[in-house]
Amino acid sequence: MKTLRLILGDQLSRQISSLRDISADTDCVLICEVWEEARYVQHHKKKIAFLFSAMRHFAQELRQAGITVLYTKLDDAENTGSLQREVQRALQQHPFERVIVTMPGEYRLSDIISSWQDNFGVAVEQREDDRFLCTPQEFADWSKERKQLRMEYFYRDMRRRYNVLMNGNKPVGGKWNYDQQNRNPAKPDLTIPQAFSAPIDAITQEVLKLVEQKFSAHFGDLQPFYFAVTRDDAIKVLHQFIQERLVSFGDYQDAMVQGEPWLFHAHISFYLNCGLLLPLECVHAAEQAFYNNQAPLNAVEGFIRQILGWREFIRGIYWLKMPEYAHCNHLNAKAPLPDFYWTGKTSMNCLRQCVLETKQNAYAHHIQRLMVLGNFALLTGVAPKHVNNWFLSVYADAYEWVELPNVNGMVLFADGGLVASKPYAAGGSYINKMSNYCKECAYKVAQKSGEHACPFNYLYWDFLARNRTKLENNPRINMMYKSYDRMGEEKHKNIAKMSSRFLQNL
Ligand code: FAD
Ligand code: DLZ
Ligand code: SF4
Repeated sequence: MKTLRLILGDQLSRQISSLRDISADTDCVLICEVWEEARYVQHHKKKIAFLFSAMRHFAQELRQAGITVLYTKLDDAENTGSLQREVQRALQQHPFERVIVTMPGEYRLSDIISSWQDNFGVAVEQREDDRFLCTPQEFADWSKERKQLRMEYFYRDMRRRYNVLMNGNKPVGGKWNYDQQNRNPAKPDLTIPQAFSAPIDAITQEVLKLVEQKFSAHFGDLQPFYFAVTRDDAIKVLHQFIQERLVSFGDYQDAMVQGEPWLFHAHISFYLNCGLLLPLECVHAAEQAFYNNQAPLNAVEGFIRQILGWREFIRGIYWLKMPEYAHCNHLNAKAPLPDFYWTGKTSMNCLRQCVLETKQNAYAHHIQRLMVLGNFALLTGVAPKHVNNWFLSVYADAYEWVELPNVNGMVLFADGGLVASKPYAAGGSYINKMSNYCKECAYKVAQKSGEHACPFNYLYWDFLARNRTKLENNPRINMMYKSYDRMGEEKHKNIAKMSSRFLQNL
């Protein structure tokens, strides 16, 4: 049956379910660069360039394998501007009898695709995205049996299911989780391996020109461009991580160092999320490194937990709770997003560094996102919709399925505790412990009051006070209310005054 197989920008894998039974004789693959996807949020320039270049390289790879590809470039004269209209155009131009597409990563698109069969009058098959290791149905079944959904228990089941780091039915080393050995601040004399930099070929060159011309108003630095845009190069990134960084991944997972955006992280989320890498190959590569004595268990287990545990758990939550999840706002946060998230213009050094690195790289590591950029938005009560818009725009690995539960669940506690058992709120001392940002800050991290006091210090207590009715019965946080109460009324007034003055000046 002559079939049109639609490949979205984050489905660039030969293993994807929509290509599984492709016939080179009868079928065509459709890949399209469209304004609607490129602009539904103001994506970082590097993210657009990365995806367009990876899409063009993937089309080239398919053609080399003898597959016919209908490829719409953004500036093609006939480009209709949306995925829906591009599919319609292909159906008008060629006698396809059906359309096959793998389930998209965002609810909004899944909703649109569900209407195509009726709208276009051809059979439309949406297939499971089996790049993931737990289907939405399996996650829903798992969640039904539980009062509370905790990543740790989900992760243990995934370890058993995929037989990863297992000794029969026991975890290797006797423990499921080695986080107690992780989370060290960086030592001053640490040698950090150089991050991967991919070569720029003619395809990427053309895309960079296009993005410079068409998206000049978008946030972010386009140059220098160093992302891998082919599977071969993405595999090199993975191997470089396994060889050079994994050994210290656990130790410095939560560390932040000024001027060192990449540290010992893997930098593979861009590739995993668009299909250039597959999760199980990353998990197996790390597991093998442990058995080869290349990396210790705390590092390997910690890394595997991120992919087999957190990544799948987060996706499970997304599909379980959408579409309502996009609108949750448990703490009733209403503030606008401060302008410095786009400009980096703030005298708070931690925030300035994290925003400027995000602008440069379309990347920040987990603790920068959670404990600096996210923490500030949480403490100051920025409305979830603004925080989500920012996180979805600025990171090259951001798609709603993964961005939204991280923001609404992990950062903002907007889901009331579905993802995180308590808000990840912290004062300046946490940032000072895990980074060297405070040394170069206009504020003094040790000061709790006065003009030069670190704003995180009073904003933290103000956040707790403002949200008392919703948080004080949380057993993981109620001790902090006891500390707050012990401070006495005078201090409470001062905290409220400093916070309100700070927020007014934002
Ligand atoms: P590493 O630290 O090396 O971890 C390895 C891999 O584990 C990552 O590549 C990623 O695939 C996976 N992983 C780790 N933590 C998470 C997590 N919490 N959720 C899902 N996967 C995880 N990740 C995204 O891929 N896209 C996003 O849009 C995104 N938005 C985030 C927003 C906020 C507010 C926070 C706190 C986290 C967000 N994350 C997101 C999770 C995490 O920060 C990134 O996956 C990670 O920083 C990517 O860098 P890395 O590849 O070097 O990861
Ligand atoms: C993010 C993105 C961008 C910037 N551009 C395109 C595009 O032009 N064509 C396309 O097929 N996909 C693009 N994407 C990725 C989609 O937005 C992604 O498939 C959905 O968000 C579902 O995850
Ligand atoms: Fe950030 Fe406060 Fe440290 Fe400045 S003193 S870098 S604002 S934590």
